[in-house]
Amino acid sequence: MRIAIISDIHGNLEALKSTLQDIEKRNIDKIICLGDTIAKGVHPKECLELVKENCEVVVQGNTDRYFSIEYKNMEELPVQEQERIKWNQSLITEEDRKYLLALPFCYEFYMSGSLVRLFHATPTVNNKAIINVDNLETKFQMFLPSENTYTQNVADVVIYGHIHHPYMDKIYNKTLINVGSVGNSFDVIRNDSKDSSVLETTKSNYLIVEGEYGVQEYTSDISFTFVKVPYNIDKELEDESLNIEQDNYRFELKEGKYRDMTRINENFRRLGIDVEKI
Ligand SMILES: [Mn+2]
Repeated sequence: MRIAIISDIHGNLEALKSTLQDIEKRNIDKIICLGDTIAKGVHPKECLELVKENCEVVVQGNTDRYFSIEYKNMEELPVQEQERIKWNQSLITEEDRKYLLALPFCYEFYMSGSLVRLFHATPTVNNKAIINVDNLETKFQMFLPSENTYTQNVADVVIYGHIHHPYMDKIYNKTLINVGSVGNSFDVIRNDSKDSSVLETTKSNYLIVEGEYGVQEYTSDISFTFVKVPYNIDKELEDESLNIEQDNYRFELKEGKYRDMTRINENFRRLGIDVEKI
C-alpha cells in the first residue's frame, strides 16, 4: 500500500492543487493530512474542501484549533492578535470550525512490522517545534506515548509536521520523519553564501510511505519517499492583496524563510548553536 502524507497547507490553494496532482499520478491508495490546513493564506475554505474530499485521515494542527476556538476574553489579547484571529475566522464557516475542533490528535498503524505514529508536532502538544538539529534525548521523547496518543505503545516510526521543513533521522534504531509543508515551506538554517537555489526550499513537500498496511510481522519491505513539488507561487500571491499579513506571507513563500527569525534564533541558542556562525 502507498500512503501519501501531507501537512501544513496553510491556506495555499495553488500548492495544494499541484501536490494533489502529483499524488494522483503516483498510484497512491490513501492520503493522510497532519493538520494546519488553515491560517496564513487567503484560501483556507477551498483547501478545507479539498482536504475533506481527498484525505482519509486528518489530524489536528495547532492553527486548526487556535483559529477555531471561541475566545471569551478576546479583548485581553494584544490588538494585533485579535485582528489575526478575527481575519482568519472570517475566511471559514462555523461548520468548518466545528469540523477542525473535532479532528483527532493522533493516528497510528502498523506497516511491514513497524508501529507508525502520526501527529502534528509532538505526542503531548500540537504547538511545540522539534527541529532537525534538536538533541537525541528530545527526539527520543517523540516516540513515547502520552494520554493523547492512539495507543500506549512506544512507536517505531514517528511522522510529524508543524516545523515546515522535511528531514529524516535515526534515533537509536527508530525512525523520525518530518514531512515538511505543502503550502509554507521554509528552512530555518539558512546562509546566503552557502545556500543553493531558493527553489530547493520553497517547493511543496510531502512524503510517501509504502509497505504492507496493518501487518505486525517484519516480513515485507517498507519505504519512505520524500517528494518536492514545484507550484505557481506568483499565482497564489495574486489574491494576497486581501491578506492582512501579506508582507510576511509573501516573504515566506518567495524566500523560504520564517517571518520571525529572532524567535527561532532563541531556540538555537537554547541548543548551544551559534546562529552567527552557521
Ligand atoms: Mn503547525
